[in-house]
Amino acid sequence: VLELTRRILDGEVRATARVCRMVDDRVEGHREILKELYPGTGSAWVLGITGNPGAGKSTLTDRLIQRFRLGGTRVGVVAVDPTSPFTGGAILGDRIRMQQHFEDPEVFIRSVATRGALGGLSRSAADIARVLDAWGAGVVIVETVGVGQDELEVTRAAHTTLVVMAPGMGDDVQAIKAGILECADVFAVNKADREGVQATVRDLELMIALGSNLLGGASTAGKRGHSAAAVRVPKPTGAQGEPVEGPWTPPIVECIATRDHGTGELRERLEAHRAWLGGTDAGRARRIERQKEQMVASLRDTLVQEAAAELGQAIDEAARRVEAREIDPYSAADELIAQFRAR
Ligand SMILES: Nc1nc2c(ncn2[C@@H]2O[C@H](COP(=O)(O)OP(=O)(O)OP(=O)(O)O)[C@@H](O)[C@H]2O)c(=O)[nH]1
Ligand SMILES: [Mg+2]
Repeated sequence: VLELTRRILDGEVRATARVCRMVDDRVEGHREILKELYPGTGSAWVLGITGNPGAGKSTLTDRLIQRFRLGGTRVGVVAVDPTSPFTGGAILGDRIRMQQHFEDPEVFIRSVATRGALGGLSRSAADIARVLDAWGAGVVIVETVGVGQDELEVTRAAHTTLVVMAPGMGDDVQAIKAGILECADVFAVNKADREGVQATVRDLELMIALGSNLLGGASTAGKRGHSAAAVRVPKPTGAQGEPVEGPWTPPIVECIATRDHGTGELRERLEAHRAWLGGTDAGRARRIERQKEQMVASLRDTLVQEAAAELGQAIDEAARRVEAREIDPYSAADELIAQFRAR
């Protein structure tokens, strides 16, 4: 194990690929490796990219990789595809529009498929991001498909989350779950060469304004007036300068990924969020909050798995009894928990 760890920390691609596979397959002993690698992690910026299928996430990812590479940054990419649990990377490789980077030894692209287990996807993605961090990536981009619960979980492992939208794809604001606002740090409205961009931007602005009122997260919420429709989200400032204290308001960047338009500004906004995370009290509090969420999620997965393994048949039996109305579901759950605790 030590040998593999050393090779990854030395930046060896083959060892990194092997450990990524071990982590994704959850093979015996992978946690030991992760523990060993951990001290060598912490320098990568983990950038989550999510949004509806076809919005342009991969094209944008490709553009961002290009910009990071121009700056000499080593880049890791974790492509998460919950929709194809059986194909693994095969089909995915086709779908990722990053072919030009496959030849670059400073870019490591790895796909993750669901392994069925509850929370397995987000855990694997987070762990693989750590491996790539240890390998020496300055940025790890985690791209997910869709905006469902799984994807939101995945973004919790990211420092900065980019939500990609495109006009006229039915992913207008009404269709977006409330959860997205909680996880979005920057919005990209891609395909700005298409009809309806302004409408999508306006909808988003409204949602952000309403959301900061509803969530009560932004201390400035009260100052924004009563009529949400009249509220304009201020154009973000400080992209180059010092991070501004106080809550973060997600900026909206219009872009055309295929023509590389707006992607420079997009990168600046993302970097501004990174600066906010590291340079403000609110940002640091946010990081701790994220750590806690991950901790709770991991605890929940472990407990559920252990309980299911331990109780096994007892769960089936309880379900049968509840269905036959021999016992109420609350008492049945109490009994199961008592049995688990007593083991
Ligand atoms: N017109 C236009 N088309 C774009 C733009 N960006 C991406 N596309 C096209 O939209 C299609 C989907 O782009 P992808 O980058 O694969 O989108 P994705 O969000 O990664 O898709 P999934 O991974 O399948 O969820 C491709 O045919 C792109 O060429 C854009 O700015 N304008
Ligand atoms: Mg894609």
